Amino acid sequence: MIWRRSSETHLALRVVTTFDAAVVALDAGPPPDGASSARGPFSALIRATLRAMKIFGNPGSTCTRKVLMTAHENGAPFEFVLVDMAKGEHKQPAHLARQPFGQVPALDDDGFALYESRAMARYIDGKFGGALTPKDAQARALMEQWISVETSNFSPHAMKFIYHFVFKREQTPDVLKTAGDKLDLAFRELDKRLAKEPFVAGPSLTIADVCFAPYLEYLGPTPVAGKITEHVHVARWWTEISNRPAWQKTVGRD
Ligand SMILES: N[C@@H](CCC(=O)N[C@@H](CS)C(=O)NCC(=O)O)C(=O)O
Repeated sequence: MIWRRSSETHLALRVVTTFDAAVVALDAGPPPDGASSARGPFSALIRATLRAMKIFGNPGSTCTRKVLMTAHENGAPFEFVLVDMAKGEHKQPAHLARQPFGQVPALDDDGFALYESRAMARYIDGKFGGALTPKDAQARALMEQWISVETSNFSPHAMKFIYHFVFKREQTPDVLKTAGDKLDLAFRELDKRLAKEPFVAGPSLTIADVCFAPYLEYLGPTPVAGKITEHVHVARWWTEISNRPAWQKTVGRD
């Protein structure tokens, strides 16, 4: 992965993971007969950089993290372009051209533009091997069901606690009470499901599990953490997801 700022003027802040492997592979091969220095290591880096899929986002954003984890799980080569939300870059014309609602993340894959984190996760998984999408129709339907549960019945309520306790955007006691009650139901249903299967759609990690991860991470320092630990199957599932190398990379703990 390459990092650069969305201003396009500060290049290549950090180079890590599978993108390195692509560049190393390019550089390792002998130049073709008669090739000039234009096939040297530096030009290989430039060529690979220009081709790489770009993910525009913010490393702290929950929606960006869904996309980053999907890319890491698939070993997808990509360039991460920082959209500095503290500077309001997500509301500037350059980013609005990519994401008309002024949100992160967004993606540009060699001219193919996409926004909406769950759509991006599905696209990346589909393009780079589909490791996170079950082939079986029923398992795939369950994955979709749990992505919808995350979208409608989990993350909106989790975000109330995350706003209040992590980002210090105060919520009223009534709002937190309602959100807590909704989360109780979601955790009960998750726990029932995870008592039967290792992951929400079945035996292996899917995009649905990935979509829950950013919220579970941020709930850590909130009172909702107790709800995670008291649901033993949810706790086991979260331990498993959060220890995956792809998640560790996503949150910068690798
Ligand atoms: N449905 C969108 C939601 C994106 C979203 O809410 N992103 C947040 C960061 S996690 C954001 O950009 N917030 C700034 C804003 O809404 O102004 C997606 O899944 O991509």
